Amino acid sequence: KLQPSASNPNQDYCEFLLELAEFEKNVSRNIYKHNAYRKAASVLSHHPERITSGEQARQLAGVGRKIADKIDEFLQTGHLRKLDKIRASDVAVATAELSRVSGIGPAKARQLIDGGVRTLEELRARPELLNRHQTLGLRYVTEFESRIPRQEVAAIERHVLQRVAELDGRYRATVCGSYRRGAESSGDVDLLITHPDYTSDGGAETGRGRSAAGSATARGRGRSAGGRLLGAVVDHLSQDGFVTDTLSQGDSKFMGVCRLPGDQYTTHRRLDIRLVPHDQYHCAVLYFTGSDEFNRKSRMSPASVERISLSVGKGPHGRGPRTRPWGPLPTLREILSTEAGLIRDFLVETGQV
Ligand code: DCP
Ligand code: MG
Ligand code: MN
Repeated sequence: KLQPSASNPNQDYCEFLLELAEFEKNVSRNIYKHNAYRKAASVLSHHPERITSGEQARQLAGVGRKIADKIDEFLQTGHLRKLDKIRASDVAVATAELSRVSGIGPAKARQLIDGGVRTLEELRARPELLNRHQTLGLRYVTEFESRIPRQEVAAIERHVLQRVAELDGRYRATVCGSYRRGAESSGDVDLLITHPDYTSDGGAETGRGRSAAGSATARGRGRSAGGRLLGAVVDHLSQDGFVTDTLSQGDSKFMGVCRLPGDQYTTHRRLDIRLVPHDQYHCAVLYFTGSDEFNRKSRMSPASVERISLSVGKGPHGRGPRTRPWGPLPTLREILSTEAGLIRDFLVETGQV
């Protein structure tokens, strides 16, 4: 039986051979190599004296040249490059697995792996290791991974715009993100809201003309004017059960979970709500419509108009095409022609010009 113990003078070899054996079985799925490593470990574990070279090990039945070389490498360097690589790729696999959970990034994944947690199943057994956001991320992991069809985002849009209008008709709300770019499906719903009582010059902080929605609410108490305006919307959207959970909430940003009432749409969806100052609303709409890549390129240089048109159909580094459900990047000129009218209407409507 393979039981390297303190009385086994070749225990260190047995340990790395068994680790290699596990890798061959579980990852490479090479049962011959698996058996070869186990056989060698077994033979070494029964050898009563310390083996001090690969050559010496080769004299034993079941130890071939490759394993002998590994014993030499281990004796000379204290570790095995093959095993270092395997361990590193194990960490990469576990990091990718754990990062499926909303709220778990590379640092948290690393911390969990160091604590012996490598799979979502193992994570479910250790709820004390997760904060609120991560706990909900784990609960909804498969639901959040499924794309939201455009038709469902449209239904969410109708629901939210109606609920917000009925709370306070002075709110303005737009669903941005991939949906506003015309994507056939979205990863989440990005709702942008504003209110005339909240402006960038701090007018809201004076409390002048505060709206009904801006008064203290369960979520809004002790918050800034912005926090109260956002809190009132979140409260209202929670009242009918549409907003089911909060991942995080600040004065200007809510990250949470929603599900439309009724039984047509049953999957829990990620919902982001951002409140922006009234006078910055249309710039914010542009920003939150993205894409993130478009935003990066827009900020590059005065020549960005040309660069964006040149890079249409190319990946982020100009290396070959990248699939984009919403088609090629628009040029700044194209963006301007569709946004300018909306911005002008907004300025006129709100008496800013
Ligand atoms: N954004 C950005 N830079 C980032 C992240 C986001 O400029 N690093 C902006 C542009 C995005 C918008 O915010 O379009 C919304 O972010 P999402 O992460 O929700 O991305 P999308 O809505 O574009 O795609 P998805 O369908 O995956 O949600
Ligand atoms: Mg989005
Ligand atoms: Mn988002």
